[in-house]
Amino acid sequence: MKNNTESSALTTCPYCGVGCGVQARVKDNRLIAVSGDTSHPANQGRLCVKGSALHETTGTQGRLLYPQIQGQRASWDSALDKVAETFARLIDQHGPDSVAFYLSGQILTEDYYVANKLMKGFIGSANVDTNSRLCMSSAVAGQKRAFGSDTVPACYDDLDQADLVILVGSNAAWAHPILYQRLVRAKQARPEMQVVVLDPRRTATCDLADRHLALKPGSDAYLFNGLLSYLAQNDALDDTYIAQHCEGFDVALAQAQQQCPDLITTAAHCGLEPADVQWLFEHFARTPRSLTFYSQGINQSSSGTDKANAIINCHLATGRVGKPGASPFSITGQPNAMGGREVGGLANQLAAHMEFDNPAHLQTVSDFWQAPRMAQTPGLKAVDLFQAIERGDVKAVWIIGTNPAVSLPDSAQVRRALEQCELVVVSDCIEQTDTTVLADVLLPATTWAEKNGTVTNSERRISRQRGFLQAPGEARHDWKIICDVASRLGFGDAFDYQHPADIFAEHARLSGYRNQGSRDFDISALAELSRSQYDALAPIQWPVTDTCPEGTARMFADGHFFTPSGRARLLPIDARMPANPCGDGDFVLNTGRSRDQWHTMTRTARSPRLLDHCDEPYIEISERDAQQLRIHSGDLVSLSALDARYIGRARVTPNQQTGSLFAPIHWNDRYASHGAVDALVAAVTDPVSGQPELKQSPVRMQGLRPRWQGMLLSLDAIETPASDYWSRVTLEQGERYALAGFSDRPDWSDWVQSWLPTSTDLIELLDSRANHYRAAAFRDGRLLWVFIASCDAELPPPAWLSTQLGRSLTTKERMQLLSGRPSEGAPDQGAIICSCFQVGEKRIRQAMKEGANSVESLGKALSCGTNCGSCIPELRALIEHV
Ligand SMILES: Nc1nc2c(c(=O)[nH]1)N[C@H]1C(S)=C(S)[C@@H](COP(=O)(O)OP(=O)(O)OC[C@H]3O[C@@H](n4cnc5c(=O)[nH]c(N)nc54)[C@H](O)[C@@H]3O)O[C@H]1N2
Ligand SMILES: Nc1nc2c(c(=O)[nH]1)N[C@H]1C(S)=C(S)[C@@H](COP(=O)(O)OP(=O)(O)OC[C@H]3O[C@@H](n4cnc5c(=O)[nH]c(N)nc54)[C@H](O)[C@@H]3O)O[C@H]1N2
Ligand code: SF4
Ligand SMILES: [Mo]
Repeated sequence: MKNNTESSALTTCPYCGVGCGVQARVKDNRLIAVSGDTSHPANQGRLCVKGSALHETTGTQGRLLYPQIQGQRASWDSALDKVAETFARLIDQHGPDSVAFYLSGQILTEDYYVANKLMKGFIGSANVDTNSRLCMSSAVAGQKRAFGSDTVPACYDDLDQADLVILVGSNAAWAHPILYQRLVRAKQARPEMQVVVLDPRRTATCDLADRHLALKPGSDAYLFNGLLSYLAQNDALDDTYIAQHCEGFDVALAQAQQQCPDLITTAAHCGLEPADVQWLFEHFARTPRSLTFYSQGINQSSSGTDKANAIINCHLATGRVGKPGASPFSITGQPNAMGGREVGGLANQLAAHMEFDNPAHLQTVSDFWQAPRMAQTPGLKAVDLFQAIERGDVKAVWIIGTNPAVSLPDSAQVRRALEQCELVVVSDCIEQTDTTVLADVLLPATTWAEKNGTVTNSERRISRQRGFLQAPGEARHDWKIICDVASRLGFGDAFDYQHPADIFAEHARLSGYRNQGSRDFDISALAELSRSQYDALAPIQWPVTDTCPEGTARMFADGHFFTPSGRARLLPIDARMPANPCGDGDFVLNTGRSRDQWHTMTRTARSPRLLDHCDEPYIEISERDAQQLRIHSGDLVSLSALDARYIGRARVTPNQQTGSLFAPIHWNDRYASHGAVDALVAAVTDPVSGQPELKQSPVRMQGLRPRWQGMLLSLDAIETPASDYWSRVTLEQGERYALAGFSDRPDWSDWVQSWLPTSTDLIELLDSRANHYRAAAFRDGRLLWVFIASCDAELPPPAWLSTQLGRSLTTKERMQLLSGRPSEGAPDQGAIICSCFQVGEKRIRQAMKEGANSVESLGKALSCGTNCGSCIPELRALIEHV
């Protein structure tokens, strides 16, 4: 049959933990369009800007297509042999703890399950950790301490049903856009619903909020301790619930009262106005349907577990757990952060939510797997693991689906560790990342659109990711690669799966094995799915058992918990500030997400449209700090700490509090000379969870005065420019660099000709004082590259120039090209605000001058904000700040 007919497939978005259903339209083994799956309960047909651009990111360019050993192409057999033989030798000589896996909340449950089974049951070490350590581990530890299990009690419907929603350390408008938009609609329908944002900076999420409390960075636990005291003082506790379903209340309250006896003390700890604190506390006290939605502003802290418990304490003390519209709601970041926890992907967990410190659990897992060498004690957590690698205690590491050279704190240490590790194996779908360049063995993995399996979203909902494109080159599925290595290690029988459905069935059976209601994670009713039932599996929330075959929306409504006593625990919380305090002259560096990029950009930066929103590393700076250091928006600014430097463009903003800075986590050595922000972040961790403090790091800041700045657009991929600063974006055709030099300017003419693709067809313009230089090169009459540099003048906007690459130009057009602007028409749009319709800030401001004064009227005039809606908070901010 000819394969040129169009087909469609239902799958799940590979980005955030909302877990939206996606309908994919496929033709000729190409994804030609995506839309939201109207039948998926997580998104009901909607997609955010990243989801809507999925079809722009699946091309084969840049993909890792075949295995490599020491940078040389190798056969699968030799690469797998090399991995298995080295692992076997090291285990033999130095014991099982000399090897490790480092996994990711972005691989599928089936991939995760086999990796965990191999390491913990067959190799005999628990050295299998994951990037979820950087993301969810404090939330997990907090839930386990309080509920006796890692259970999220709430579901997305609660966003519609709550009367008070407190978003804590969450920029949902950018990080969980479809949930944010659901809240927007809920508030439109019921304007009396109150929304509060607790975040040191003003974010796009505050657009929705009735109040934004810009608390002191890191002070959240004081606020929730203060709330517990207030509830007790104001007769707002649920005494019956506490008496029947809780333990530890008295000690928890005594500790809270000691630290935060009253509103004034609490407000002082948090740097807030007492009236704002009072407003929040009063609302919480009188609103039974209160939902606390928390994310990385809580988890990524040296006291993140305590912060999670400070929040949960207030919900337990008011009996608001697992009831409609009333719960603590920890939001997961990655598409399968929850699934990873289900299979025991963290070094201190066993599969199916079982625990190392429970001998019966160890026995259960060991018996079920018929494990020859069951790990008996927890393994190394991410930060400790990479330190053990540097010390040489761990001698081989296999990294799957994550980019630790960028995303772990103290990234210079991580790179040192990988450089000297005896064997670094990396499975990735992209050839060049900051981690793959440090690998000894590279294994090409299939990725979204090619893989088949399940993921679990923030509301415990298991959904299918379905593959619909053929794998490019020699790429293989992660589960298959792991099973092939297992088989070479002599465990072929236990890893003889033919299809992800077989793995899922085993995982489901284990969840019910010797369970009988003793463990929260139970999907035993899915253990007998046939392959076609697995393929057709509709999204479903665990637990899924014979008694709840349709799944479970909320947990703990009956007040029964998984602790030995069946009661939930309140914990005494000794609130504390960030572990690394700022010295004189330091700023607190906060790090996080930008709207249109995903993590280390390996996929989202392939879409030029997604790069338009924000095309360079940046630093948000308060107006006062900027004034003091004479920094203006658009200046290059350097941050330094741990002997490392980050350079980005200043964004001077009233949204940032004095003394605090914000920088995005996305840039790395592939996209900028000094864009990897984790080089500045010390590896300080939470003592309970091991999660690093990624939100509050002391740094120095300095405005930079480049001697020259430049812009280079090239049709072909080129070598990294030899300039002090550079950053790169992908264009529809070719790439564009921003450049700057801090020492003497080069002889530009020599400089460009020394490293850019040579061309006999070169035009140049050098002004008399030699402060400006412009050049363009042609190949067969078509524009090959254009370079514009200046010591003191502003550079022209890049949008029009990008459209000229690859074109044949007339003499007149060649002259215009060197002016950087068209002679008429094609106005400069400014930064793109609406990625869906490519509407820039300048056009929006123009439409506002012409009378558009609301999001709706801008939408009518320019279409902006009318598709995915991700830009609406920014549109509103422009309207409010005219
Ligand atoms: N666009 C986009 N979306 C994503 C991702 C992405 O890469 N790009 N990644 C996904 C992943 S894996 C994750 S984990 C989630 C993360 O989702 P979020 O946690 O919502 O995102 P972040 O930007 O990391 O941080 C959230 C907020 O915490 C605030 N914060 C910092 N310090 C404090 C503090 O002391 N107290 C409080 N209350 N707040 C503080 C920051 O200012 C920031 O606005 O996003 C997911 N969604
Ligand atoms: N300072 C600071 N640091 C942070 C954070 C922060 O807020 N501040 N956030 C932290 C958090 S919450 C997270 S989740 C991490 C994220 O950080 P990472 O996990 O390091 O980031 P990604 O870019 O998502 O890395 C995923 C890698 O897997 C590859 N990949 C994609 N699909 C597949 C597949 O199917 N199989 C395989 N084998 N590979 C695949 C991608 O190409 C990419 O290289 O960053 C953490 N680091
Ligand atoms: S909200 Fe998250 S899951 Fe949904 S489309 Fe956007 S990135 Fe994908
Ligand atoms: Mo995350």
